[in-house]
Amino acid sequence: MMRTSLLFVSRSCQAVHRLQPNTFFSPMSALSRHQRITVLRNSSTHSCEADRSYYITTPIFYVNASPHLGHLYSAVTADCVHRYKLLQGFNSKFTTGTDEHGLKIQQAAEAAGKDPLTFCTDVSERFKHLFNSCNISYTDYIRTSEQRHQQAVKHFWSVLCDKGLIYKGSYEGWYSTQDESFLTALQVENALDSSGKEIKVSLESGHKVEWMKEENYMFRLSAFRSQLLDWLRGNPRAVQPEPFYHAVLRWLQEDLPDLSVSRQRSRLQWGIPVPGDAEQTIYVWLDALVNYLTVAGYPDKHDQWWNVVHHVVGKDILKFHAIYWPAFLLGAGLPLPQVIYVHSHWTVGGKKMSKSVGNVVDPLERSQMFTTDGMRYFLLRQGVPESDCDYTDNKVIKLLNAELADSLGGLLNRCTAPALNPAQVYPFFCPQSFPREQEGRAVVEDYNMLDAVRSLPAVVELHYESMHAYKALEAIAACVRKTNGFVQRHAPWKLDRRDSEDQRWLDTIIHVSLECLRTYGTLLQPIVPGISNKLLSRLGVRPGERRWADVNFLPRYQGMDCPFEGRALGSDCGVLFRRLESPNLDKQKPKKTKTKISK
Ligand code: ME8
Repeated sequence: MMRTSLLFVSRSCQAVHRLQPNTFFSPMSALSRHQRITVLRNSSTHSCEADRSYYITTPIFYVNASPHLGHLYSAVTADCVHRYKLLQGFNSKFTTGTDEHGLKIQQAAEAAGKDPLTFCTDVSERFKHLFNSCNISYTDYIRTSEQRHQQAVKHFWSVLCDKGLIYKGSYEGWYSTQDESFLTALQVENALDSSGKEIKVSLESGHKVEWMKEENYMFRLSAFRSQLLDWLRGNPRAVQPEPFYHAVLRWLQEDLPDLSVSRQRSRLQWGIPVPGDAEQTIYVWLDALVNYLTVAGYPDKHDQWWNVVHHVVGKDILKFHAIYWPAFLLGAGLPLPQVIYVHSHWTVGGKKMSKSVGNVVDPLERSQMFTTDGMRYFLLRQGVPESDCDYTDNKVIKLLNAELADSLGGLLNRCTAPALNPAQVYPFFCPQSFPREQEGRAVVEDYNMLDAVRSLPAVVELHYESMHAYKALEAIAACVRKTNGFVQRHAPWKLDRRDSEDQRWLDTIIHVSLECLRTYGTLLQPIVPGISNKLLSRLGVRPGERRWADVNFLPRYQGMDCPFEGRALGSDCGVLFRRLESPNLDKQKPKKTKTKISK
């Protein structure tokens, strides 16, 4: 099926098809040369058994407050890729969890009047509950307060120490407890606090910083600048999307002082003690970053996963992941991450959604209002990794009503309605009605639609691979519109069923439409697993027929058998996605409900 043909052109150029009657149309031809190379490179790894492991992580989240929509976005982004890799037959590991040590958490527990572990357990459970409710299919959930993690961190520290990369020094400089980050004089600015008092804040996050002077252990970060530059220059896709890669290169041109990697125990008790020095606690970022190794099985047997690790992070923590973390790994003699995928922020009223600003959107509440799949779809359809995105409920309602309820749900409803399909079977395709040459009843737009849907899996694959789900969804939504246009154009409900030719054409229209829907349902599984399951079940597609390799769109058009032809449809489980109501929106533009699947 994936045989590529340089002779493939769109259906509007009929001459080529006449000259090459047996040429399959090729999904690859819809892609640019660069895109084709990427897809081929990725598909070539599919055939190599040794390369079939994949490991993806989210940041581990601070437990100083409840999860918000931004946290869910990171988790959904990683979950989408994990599910996609599973569909492709990979053995995929996907981890998330909570970051529980450090001054910020110690202070939050104190303020709540709870002992730190009880406090952390409570909030960590809230993250877990959110992720479980939103179908985040993590394979491991790590908490940094766990024993397995403490052992991994201590081991990692000892390796760095043994290599002479950690020394005792005196740190003097700015520290932001909110960001758990050390800052140079150039990274802070003057500001006024709420009472009008002059304070210093981080230029990047705006969080308050304090001057600190302590005896600490220091890591020889400055020694790694050229190795980090070599790594990045040799791996231009190590940090994606590209603007973030360039940001890291720019940071590496700036001052790169050694990094303080411990705090005095007298100030910070809630953390892992430095091995061999009970007076010092390991810096929370070193502790937290090692979580990715802990889950991989470090220090005993981590190679299988560590060689294929991919990180998803927000842009706020890029420096920690693209500079500190690779430097620690280089120091410990471990491979560097394959890719660090960076995404931008959700804002509300133009300000980054964050606990400290107080403009957070509760993801659990919203997924109850708009459904879990609805929220997953919205976040991945609207979230653009390269730029911040402002959240409003109205945007959610408009998007989900248009694309899930009306467009996709409407298409399924029309094509499975007993009025058009009284036998409730996957109807037969008639090659004479829709011949490869344009001689039947199909028109140029129909052939164009077939080309678009045929190339869709390769397009979607490319975008899933580069963590641009929004582009994949844009392409799917465009195809759904084309299929709706196809049905509308040929109005199968107007055909005369007593006429055998009309009946064959009607069956063919429905067959083609169901093949489109089967393709969309299969490709959408990583984004909206519940809706996809409902859609595929309604079409009678069995669980073992939903892998990426099963898509094989419209085999009958190429003279091959279609396993679904003549098969009973699944039972009607009602609307695919119920239209969401908003008093404001409905007042502006009343709409009739289209998505009810007729009985
Ligand atoms: O930084 N929009 O934890 P954290 C999108 N524990 N994503 C957002 C977001 C927003 N408005 N706000 C947060 C930490 N995020 C450390 C990480 S990893 C070894 C340690 C997401 O609770 C985004 O992924 O502050 C961001 O990087 C992360 O949550 C920060 O979560």
